[in-house]
Amino acid sequence: MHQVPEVRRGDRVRRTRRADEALAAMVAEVRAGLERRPLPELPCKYFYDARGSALFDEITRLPEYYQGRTESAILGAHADAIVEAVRPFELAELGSGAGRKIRFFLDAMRSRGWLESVVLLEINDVYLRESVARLQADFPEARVRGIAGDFVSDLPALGPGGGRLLLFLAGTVGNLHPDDLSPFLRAAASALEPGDGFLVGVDLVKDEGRLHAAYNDSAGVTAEFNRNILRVLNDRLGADFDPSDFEHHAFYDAERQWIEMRLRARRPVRARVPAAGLTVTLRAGDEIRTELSCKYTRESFAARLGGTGLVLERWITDPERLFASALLRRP
Ligand code: SAH
Ligand code: AVI
Repeated sequence: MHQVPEVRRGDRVRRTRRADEALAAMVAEVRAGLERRPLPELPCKYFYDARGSALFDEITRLPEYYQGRTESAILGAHADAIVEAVRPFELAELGSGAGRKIRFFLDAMRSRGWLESVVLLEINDVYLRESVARLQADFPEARVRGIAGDFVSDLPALGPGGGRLLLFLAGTVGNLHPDDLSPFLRAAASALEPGDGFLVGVDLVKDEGRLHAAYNDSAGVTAEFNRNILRVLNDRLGADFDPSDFEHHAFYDAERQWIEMRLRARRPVRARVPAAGLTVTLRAGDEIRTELSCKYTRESFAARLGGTGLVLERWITDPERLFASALLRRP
């Protein structure tokens, strides 16, 4: 077991909202999502409590889920060249999770004597605290800090850019609705100064069978990850969903070029969400959308860059063209 150095509360990790404000925001989002018709939905950021993040980690080790290892292979081969191109002294990462891939860049910056500071912005504050502590222990020459927040609304908490390389890995950009991508990129550009870099991991449009398998793994881990969102609602909002009332449903929508994950009621469901003053009633077969995972081509991704203040400088793919690392720059 990796020993996690102790970090005092509030030491290097800052919350963007007080706990009661975060809970009020969650209540409002969950209420709006569950009341949506014809298809109720839940924001996918609520997959990630301790159990959800551990399940995601397990997903990245599944044979069917190619994303994590494909991106790691790209970064292992290209992190040095990316660092040479951007010449950063600060590394920032959105949705940093277990905080492993960032090490390719930390090593590249350290070997050049450029590493001064690291900032992680992550919604799961437990993972964040652990990542900050580990990185601080392994890179004592850098100032490592964490921001517990939402990368959609809390980008200003990164503070002013300048000498910054911002990372957004794993294809998490695909979990934004395509209509939200350009506004998100515009907000990210505001956290950068001219010359700064933004490296975005993009999962690519590909053979439908391969995509279907990646979101319907034979071990059922993705199904557990999907149902975990209901456990999070039970824990945080006092809801009384029985996750076993729902089956995992994930399919590729070829027209929209996205994977959609849903939870389908196996039987009639009546669940209370007391914190939101809601009772959810579903008939057998009714569905709740829990995640979009959009797939892009170089063209469809580049088309979203117009007017954002960012330009596509490099598009690096693996030999099978499963995944791309897009290096965006603020010119
Ligand atoms: N970067 C890691 C983890 C990717 S999984 C990797 O490459 O493996 C996506 C991560 O983003 C999770 O750790 C999740 O907790 C975080 N996340 C999801 N939605 C978020 C949001 N809206 N704001 C901040 N973090 C978010
Ligand atoms: C974090 N994100 C990029 C993952 C994805 O593939 O969209 C989350 C995930 N959903 C199902 N499996 C993994």
